[in-house]
Formats: sequence, structure tokens, C-alpha cells
Amino acid sequence: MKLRVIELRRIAMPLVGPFRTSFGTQTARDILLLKVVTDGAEGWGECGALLDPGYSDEYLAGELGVLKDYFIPTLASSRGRDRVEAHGAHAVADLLHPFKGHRMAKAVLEMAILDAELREEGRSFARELGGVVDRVPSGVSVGIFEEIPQLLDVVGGYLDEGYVRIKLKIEPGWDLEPVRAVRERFGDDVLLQVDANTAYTLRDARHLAMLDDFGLLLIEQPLEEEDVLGHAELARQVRTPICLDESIVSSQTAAAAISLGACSIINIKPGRVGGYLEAVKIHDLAVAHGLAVWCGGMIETGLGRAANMALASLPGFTLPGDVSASGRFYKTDITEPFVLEEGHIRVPTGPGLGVTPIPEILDEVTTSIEHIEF
Ligand code: OSB
Ligand code: MG
Repeated sequence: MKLRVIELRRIAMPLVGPFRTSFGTQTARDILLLKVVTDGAEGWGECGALLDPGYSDEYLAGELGVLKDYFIPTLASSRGRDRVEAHGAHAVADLLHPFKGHRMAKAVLEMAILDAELREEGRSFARELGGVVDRVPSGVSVGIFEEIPQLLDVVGGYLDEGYVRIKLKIEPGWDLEPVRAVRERFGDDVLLQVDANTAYTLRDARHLAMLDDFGLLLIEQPLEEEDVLGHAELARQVRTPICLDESIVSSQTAAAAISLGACSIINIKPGRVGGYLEAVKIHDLAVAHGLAVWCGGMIETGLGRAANMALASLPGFTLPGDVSASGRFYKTDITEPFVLEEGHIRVPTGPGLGVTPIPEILDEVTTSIEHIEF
């Protein structure tokens, strides 16, 4: 395949309601989309980076800058063009390897090129990545609220919709009480887990161990992302399984965390680890070590959601992921919306992502656009 044009497009999408985590409150999602036009097809990528560097050190303008200044020029060089022509998306990570970090920017380029390649060949993302099921169980991530009754209303609504797993965002001061309240109201059968987004330290180990009474599936990323040893120590002090999100940025960091005993479950987010191909490697590594994985989310539009459904259809994704319906975050998605069917979401089967932005809706949410010709 030959690259012809790359389009960088920023969009702004209002959320159906505020989403508060231990690192801040989102009321809208600013997203970088990247479209590649090749000699045979068009492909779409969605960058996971949030507007601010609050979840990780990546942020929208930073990823846009590194794409324009380094990554796209590298692909446009004669060596870059040759490699992509010969090996498609599989050449991208290797070509960009000399540049440190910025995995979400690497991931968006790889995703768009993979989409174009697969659309050209008429193959789906799920088929390419190794998916084995037609639909995936859908979990939902629930933000922090001011008051417990509000939380219970929201959780009750999601359970009525059919979501099969609830994840509560927690932080110091909002942990035991919301978990206890959800258990008391909705019972012990609800699949329930919590996500701290690095809000605790190892000094909180005894407090976190009090969550053991509630039969949670896991505690996600309680400590800082670089505190892998701390997680290994915490895992010895709490019975609830530890799951890592922010700490796992590559198959190498996954291998280290696994051998240190820092986690028994991994949340795989393709953007955070540099792309869907690296995500599959982490899946394979986890399966080989007997760990469970699940697919995380970054409040994606239908584009990222489509690719996440494909990833979540791999056999090692044995826990329900943050693969919710479009309506969880957006009143109007830029693609045809993903909907919940008996607590599951159908994995797209069409070529590439299997979904495409609806031009009028996309234009309405676009805040800037630029083109780079090859
Ligand atoms: O930690 O999983 C997280 C959203 C933005 C940044 C980080 C996280 C999240 C979520 C929502 O929990 C996941 C989703 O449903 O997209
Ligand atoms: Mg998380």
C-alpha cells in the first residue's frame, strides 16, 4: 500500500454527563482522529490521549505535535514509505521505535494504517487480531459522585440497561462507602470492581484491605504507575486481585509486573501500550502466564470502540471490559452507535473497523483539520 494523504482532525464531543475520576472531571471529550488515504482505501485511527496529562503523561496537543514533527515525517521518508508499502501496519512500531514514549500517538498511526490495509483486503480487525467470538460482554465504568444516592441511581440505571459488570471509580474518601452501598442495594451477585487511577500509596494498604469484605473482582491501579514494587507488596497484603492499568505500557513492562507478582489481572488499553498489535502481544503473554485480561477504554467514539470490540473478542479476554455502548458517553456518536444487546456488544465484521464516521456528524463536531500530503 502507498500512503497518499494523512488528515489530522480534532473533534469535541459533549458527554451525556460529567465523568469524575480521581484525576479530574470530564464534561466533554476532545479527541484527535487520524485518517490515512492510501492508493486503495481510507483508514481511521482514534488517539486515546485526553486533553490534559492527568491520566498519563500523554495529552492531545503533545501527541499532535509529535505526530507532525517526527512520526509522520518518518513515515513519509523514502525508507518509511518503502517499509509501509512492503509491510503495512506491521512496519509502524518498528519505524517509530527510535522515538521514546508517545505511545498513544504511535498507536493512532498504526490503527489508521491497519484499518486502510484491512479495508483494502476486505478483512476485519477482529479477524486480523485473532478474535473468536461474535459478541463481547459489556461492563461500564461509573464515575465519582457527590452523594451515595446519586451513585445508586446511576448504577441501578446501568444494571437495568443490562450491563454485566460495574466498575466504580474510587479515591480516598470515596471507596468503602460507595462499594458497601452498591453491595447492599444490588446484592452480592453483581460483578463489581473498583479503579483508583493511582490515588493511593502503600501506606493505605490496610485501608485497601478493607475492600476484601466486598467480593470485588479486582482493584485497578491503586498506586502510582511507576510503583510496580509497591503493587507487588500490596498484593501480599490484600486478598482482592490487583489489576494494573497505567503501569503497563508495553509487553516488557507487563512481563516485569507479572514476574514481580505486581498484578494478577491486566487492563489492556491499546493506546496506552502503543497500538493493537502490541496489545495482542500482552494478551498472549498474559495467557501464557495464566493471567486474566480485559479491554479498557478511553471514552472512545465508535471508531476506537469498534477496534476495542475486536480486541476484546480474543480468547484471553475472560473478564468483561470497559466496552460499553456508545450511549454510555455520547448522545450522538460519529459512527453508527454501538448498542447493548442482552448485556453484550456485537463485534463488527465488515472490512477494517467495520464502521465509518458519518460525514455530517463528523463535520459538526470538528474543531480543526489539517492535511499532510505524501
Ligand atoms: O482508568 O480506565 C481508566 C477513562 C479515561 C481515562 C482512564 C480510564 C477511563 C475509564 C472509562 O475508566 C473507560 C471507558 O469506558 O471508556
Ligand atoms: Mg483504569
